[in-house]
Formats: sequence, C-alpha cells, structure tokens
Amino acid sequence: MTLSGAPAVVRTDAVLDFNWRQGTPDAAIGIDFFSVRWSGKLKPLYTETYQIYTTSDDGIRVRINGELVIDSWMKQSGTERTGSISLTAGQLYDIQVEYYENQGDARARLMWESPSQVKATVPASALFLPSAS
Ligand SMILES: [Ca+2]
Repeated sequence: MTLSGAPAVVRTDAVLDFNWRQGTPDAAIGIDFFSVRWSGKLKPLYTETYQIYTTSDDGIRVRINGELVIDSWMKQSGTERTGSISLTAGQLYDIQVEYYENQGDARARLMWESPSQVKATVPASALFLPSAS
C-alpha cells in the first residue's frame, strides 16, 4: 500500500486492462499485497471534458498532470470509480495510476469517455511512454 522499496518488476503495458483474479501480474510477485505504479503520457483526441473511470480490486488512484482525478485508495472488490478533467486535443499529459491489491481477487482497468467518444478502455494509441514529447 505504500509503494515503497525497489520495484520487483519493471515493464511496459500497452493498456491498463487487467483481471488477475486470484493470480499475479508476474511470477516474481506474490498473489496478495502487491502494488503497481504506471507512469506515462496521455494524448486525448478532443478538446473536451473527459470522464475517467477505473474498475479496481482493490485500491486505485489516477493523477493527470498532477491532478488527483480518482482517489480510491481502499480495500474494495471490483468497484467502478469516476472523475472528470478538461483536456486539450493532441496535448501530452502526464498520467500516473497507482494500484494495490490486498487479498483475494485482483483487477485494474482504466477507461475514459467524452461527449465525442463512448466509454472504453483507454487505448494504446492514446498512451505513451513517460519520455514521450
Ligand atoms: Ca483484492
């Protein structure tokens, strides 16, 4: 829960849509009491207010440009959370998603929706590495 210490695994994920159930993201990680920090850039297609959604088991929080859009750092099972933020088309925003698994099932998903796009998992085409500019 404290996201402390050296990472057990470092890797690149194309999208955030995982359902590990009672498993683990990686053989190097136990099935319970792990956490993840995803860092990257988000590039919206429209200049609009976006609704950001997460589904998580357990805790999750989302920061875009340093703004805490979703803050749900608690034990929970398969819960959807939402928050909104105004974004500008084509601009690269820092995005950070932190997640932790307590026990039992584990899942994490990041979605978005705007007046011009239906609710869906944030696609790989809108996500970039932290170094992107
Ligand atoms: Ca759980």
